[in-house]
Amino acid sequence: MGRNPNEKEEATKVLLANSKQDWTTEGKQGYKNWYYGYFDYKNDEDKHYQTVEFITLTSNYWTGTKWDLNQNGSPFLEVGQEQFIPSGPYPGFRTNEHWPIKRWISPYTGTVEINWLVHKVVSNNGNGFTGKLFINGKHYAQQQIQANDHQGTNKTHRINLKKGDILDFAISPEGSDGKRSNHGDYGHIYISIDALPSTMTINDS
Ligand SMILES: [Ca+2]
Ligand SMILES: [Ca+2]
Repeated sequence: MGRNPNEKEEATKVLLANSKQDWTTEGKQGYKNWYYGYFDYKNDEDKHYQTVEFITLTSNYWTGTKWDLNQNGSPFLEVGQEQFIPSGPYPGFRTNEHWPIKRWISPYTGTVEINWLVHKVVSNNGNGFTGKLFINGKHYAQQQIQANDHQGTNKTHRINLKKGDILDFAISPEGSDGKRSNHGDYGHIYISIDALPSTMTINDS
């Protein structure tokens, strides 16, 4: 068998997490190290997200296929397998602001590669939104999505993690015009996390 001479230059990746594949079909928090919740921005005093301000979505908000904070109207916050809705103010109708969050708690210590992609779906209405990655509550990266961006751009980060580190992928309704409104801003998010072990053990037994 021939070997690709470039093979050993790229670390072998081992999949740790994939937000779509790992999705809970039963609304189970903690399944495959994922938790689903939101941040109540409007009622937050300092307007800075901290890990303790993650509000876990309880089973009464589980519809059978996704979490929905209010099935009859505002707040419009939803967290699903791919889809999400950040709930933002809309003049004359509502003033609330809730950020959907997918939280992953690392079971792994070592170097990882994070790939994540956020984009709009359904309509070109609204002003877009902003995907934010917080690591242990520290703002690490973000991507702002235009109202008509149905593709998005994958972002990649290579970082060292410790077991128990908290990765929060949050969506703020903040759009490309700087306003925090939400009107037709529905999106999809995809997250995958791979371990990059520096050495691979070959089991030859
Ligand atoms: Ca805060
Ligand atoms: Ca928006």
